Amino acid sequence: MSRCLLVSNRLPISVNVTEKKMTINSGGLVSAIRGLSSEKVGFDFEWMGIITNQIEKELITQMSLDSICNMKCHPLYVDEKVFHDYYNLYCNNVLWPLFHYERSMVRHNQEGWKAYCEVNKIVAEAITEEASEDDIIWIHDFHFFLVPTFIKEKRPHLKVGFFLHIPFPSSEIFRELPQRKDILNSLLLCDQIGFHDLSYLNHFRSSVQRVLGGVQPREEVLGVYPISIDSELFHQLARRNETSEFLKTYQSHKKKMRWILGIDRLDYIKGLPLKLSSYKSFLKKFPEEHKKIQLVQIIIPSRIDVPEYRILKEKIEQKISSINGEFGSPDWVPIQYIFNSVSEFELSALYQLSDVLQVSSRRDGMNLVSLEYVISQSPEQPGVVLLSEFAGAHSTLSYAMSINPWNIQETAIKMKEAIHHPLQKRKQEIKSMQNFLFGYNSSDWAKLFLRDLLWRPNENVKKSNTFSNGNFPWMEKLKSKKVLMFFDFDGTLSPIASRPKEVKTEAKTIELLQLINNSPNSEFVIISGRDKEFLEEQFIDHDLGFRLAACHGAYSYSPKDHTWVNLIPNGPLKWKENVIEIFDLYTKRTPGSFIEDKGHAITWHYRQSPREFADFLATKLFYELEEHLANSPVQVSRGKKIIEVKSMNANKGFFVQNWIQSSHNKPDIVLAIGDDATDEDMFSVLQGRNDIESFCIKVGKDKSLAHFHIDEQNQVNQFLERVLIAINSK
Ligand code: GDG
Repeated sequence: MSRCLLVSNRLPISVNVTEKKMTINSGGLVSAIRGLSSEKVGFDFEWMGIITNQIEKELITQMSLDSICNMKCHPLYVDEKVFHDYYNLYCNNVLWPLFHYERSMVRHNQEGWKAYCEVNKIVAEAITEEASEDDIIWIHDFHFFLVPTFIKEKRPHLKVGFFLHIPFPSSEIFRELPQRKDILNSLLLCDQIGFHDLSYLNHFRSSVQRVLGGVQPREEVLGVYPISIDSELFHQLARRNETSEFLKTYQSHKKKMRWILGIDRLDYIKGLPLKLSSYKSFLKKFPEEHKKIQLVQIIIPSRIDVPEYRILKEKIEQKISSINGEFGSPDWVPIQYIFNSVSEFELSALYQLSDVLQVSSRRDGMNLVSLEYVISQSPEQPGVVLLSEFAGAHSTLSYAMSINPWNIQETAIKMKEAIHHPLQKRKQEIKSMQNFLFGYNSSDWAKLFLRDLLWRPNENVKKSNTFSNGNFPWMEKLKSKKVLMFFDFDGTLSPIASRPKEVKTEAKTIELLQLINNSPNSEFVIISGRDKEFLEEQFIDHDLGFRLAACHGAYSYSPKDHTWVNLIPNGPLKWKENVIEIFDLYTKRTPGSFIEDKGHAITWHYRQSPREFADFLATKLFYELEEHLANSPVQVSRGKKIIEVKSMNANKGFFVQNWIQSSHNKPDIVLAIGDDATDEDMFSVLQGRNDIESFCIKVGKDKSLAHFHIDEQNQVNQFLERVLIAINSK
């Protein structure tokens, strides 16, 4: 198994030097990465992080192999003073506030930057010493923006990925940073850069363009990978005996009271004063709710030695006591406040017992607490998530009730709505969000990122495999051979059109196809995802005499017999109802999208919908369908602005396989050409056969199983011309 070196500021474990006891650190990054399993993701993970105590370093090195987090840990020693300047003066006083839009909190300083460079260099050196050629490096978060520079100076070929756990701010904010160029230039050296949200990626791109004077980041290295949680683990946690103990105790205190829960680290980004103001407004507006509701606010101590955080704590505590003083009574405390960490069992019990979770972050990279809350809800009595629209999780949790935490009055009204949200709706909404989280957990997050990091075609090979000079080296071979060809239609023989029904094939293409069709020794089939009626209109009505396959090969047309043959036995398509129900939910939310029923396949089209929003929902829909249909005889695929569910047998791969198998006259060479995900099935079948020489060609620059590329659809006619010449030359 390949090794992936994870690099983050802190290791996931701390050691109590006197007691020699190891504990797992809490926090967003640790929660996500703890859930990764080597088997699920396909890498041997080892973790590198900073330690400022030599004894602790020794202890971790000794204990590391069987550590609680199941990953080997490499502690990197940094002198305490240098660490202090790097962490407090630069990470926490400059980067953290600036990246969270808290400009008034930024304290620019030179010592911090100096230490930041020094620590980044130490970390990079440790990585270059440890890593072998085949290892990949995955750097986490804003603490190590410069590590890519220092690694690539020494080891330019090491694969380096970077994931940012906090927002990337608008270029208007970012460009204020004195060290902006060093940071951007370093990130641009990475082989993959990941963000939680599309808006962060867009901000990064525009910052590069503005700050580095028109430099364009390579699009293929930028990606959006919203982090997730170990959903299964949280689900199980809710059922553990230790959790039940807490549930029992709290239930007896809670009785009929409704709980609004808050779990936030002590930080100004979490918007705690805003949350308290909205709760106060709620209590003022709705006296009928008094004594029926409690805000249970847990604040996890953090950076308490920093004056700004101490001041924040005092402000929060003053607000809490003033609200309790103003509205409370001997038999009711409006806010239950805890300033402490809680165990994971207690956390799970609190999630389960609370009627509403409120997240009021002013800015938050993602916010895992909201995801954990969703997954911990029972299907019978689920709660509601009130979620700040400034948290990255807002794009993931599509059914959360969104709030603008700055709008105190409106948030107060939303709190009332959340408490009384009808049970039926809560059930549907939580179910849909849980399905999403079960289908996309922290291992999937890592897998997607690492797959993109690893999958980078070798540029040199790619060049000789593209049709840029109007030729492929193997085309010579076609002469005097029996050639069988499979041509996809949309995006291959004809350009993608925004209204699928209005597509017309160019006269030149038709002419070339006719000439190929009349050439001896060659045969082709146009194989499309379209239905029979459409292909009839395009080809049969004009009497072109082409062999056709509709609905991804579910139906085949022979010009000799003038008939369509159904290649898939007709059976009840039970899964269709289920799919249409889900598609409907997404169609409702996505203007311009529509559903097309093709018989053996159903397609959701979103070409005319708002681009970013629809792309995002499509990703969720895809995972939701995969989850829902895991046991159905169907295949879910994502094409160009479409999501399609088709009967397992309606598959271009099966069609190609069957065609070759049943042909009396076996071809010497097979060509397959297509532009989208469904064509990958043909490529995969052909490349798996050793008995026939085949050439698979992808139209477009996207990743593909095909070894050859035609970059643009408008080059396909030129390709057909070359094929025509090759098959007719003696
Ligand atoms: C950064 C970004 C992004 C907290 N208190 C306790 C406890 N926790 C666990 C929670 C959750 C995690 O810590 C907090 O995660 P968040 O995502 O809410 O926040 P940050 O620590 O600020 O993380 C953030 C994250 O990175 C990941 O990319 O989402 O936006 O700021 O998992 O459960 N766990 C236990 N007791 C506690 O008292 N057991």
